[in-house]
Amino acid sequence: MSILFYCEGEDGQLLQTFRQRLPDHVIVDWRSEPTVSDLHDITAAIVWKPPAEFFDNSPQMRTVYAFSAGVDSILKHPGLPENSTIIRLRDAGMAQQMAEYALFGVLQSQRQMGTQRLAQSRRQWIQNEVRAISAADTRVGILGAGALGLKVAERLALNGYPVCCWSRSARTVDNVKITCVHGQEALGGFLNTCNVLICLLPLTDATTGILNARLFDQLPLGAFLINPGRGAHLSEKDLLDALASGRISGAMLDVFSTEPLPENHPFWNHPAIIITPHIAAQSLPNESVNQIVNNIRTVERGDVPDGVVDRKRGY
Ligand code: NDP
Ligand code: OXD
Repeated sequence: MSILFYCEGEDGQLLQTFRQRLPDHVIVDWRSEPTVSDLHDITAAIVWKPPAEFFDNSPQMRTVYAFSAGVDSILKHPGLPENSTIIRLRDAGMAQQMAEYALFGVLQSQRQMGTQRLAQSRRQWIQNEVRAISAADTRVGILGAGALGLKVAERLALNGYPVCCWSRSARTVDNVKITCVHGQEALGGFLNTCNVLICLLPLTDATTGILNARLFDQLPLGAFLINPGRGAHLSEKDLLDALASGRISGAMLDVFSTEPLPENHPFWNHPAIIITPHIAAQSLPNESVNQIVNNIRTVERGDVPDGVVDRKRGY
């Protein structure tokens, strides 16, 4: 089988590892400018952010292995073959990192670190203005109860936070400290309880722009927002307005509508926003390669691999 390879930003090491792990396959490096005849027999691809022309001239492409958990950009790729199967990474070392990221954000909010950093920058001693808020009184809501959302929930529950997850379909979790709700009708009641809201949804037609003024208005006054989902989940203007009015007290954002975040963007200097550069959770090379190699072997045996994307649903 011939596999076409392109992962943005990789230095050649990953390609070499795939070639070592799949010696019975021809792995064609897209950057080596393969000819039309090299591309003709390609039946699969391994990709992260492939260029616009990537799928041109590979009429037999059937399976696309995404080197990512989110598949929104690949599903929007103009050249993606219509009937191809997309297989994504599930966890691949990301869930633990995401749990750490979320915990850091929740602590920022609960321990009021934003206020204290601001006071420090003004050389102000604000001991009498910082009030103790217990973990038990810091209710965390997670939009999304998937591979990442559930691991985040477990980590936060271990730290004493009451956690509730919201998903599309019903979920049951074997942990008394985590509750799960689902569906549009449960969203309002869920939001009413969240002192901290974490977005771990995939970006789909149904979730684009979900973090907007209408949603913020349903949160308790002064709630804190953590968005490591996708930039297009968030209405940036609505967040700035909600911060100005105090409806939202602060935000920690890892993903943005435009990445890299433009230099003149108002988020950069906002005192209540913490920015990280899309690093909340990075796929670990060994775990990701193992997962993709196992899935390639599974597909070749004619079995069902892990992480098949439902293209209609969008994740
Ligand atoms: P999963 O597909 O495992 O989980 C997605 C969850 O979202 C599921 O619980 C699903 O519900 C729920 N969901 C989807 N659509 C809706 C909807 N319309 N209404 C309510 N719930 C919905 O994804 P992962 O946990 O692996 O990843 C989540 C996202 O995290 C990725 O898509 C990506 O955008 C982002 N990500 C960000 C990274 C970063 O570094 N910033 C790194 C990795 C991922 P159900 O259970 O019913 O299917
Ligand atoms: C992913 C990501 O989806 O890094 O894997 O955002």
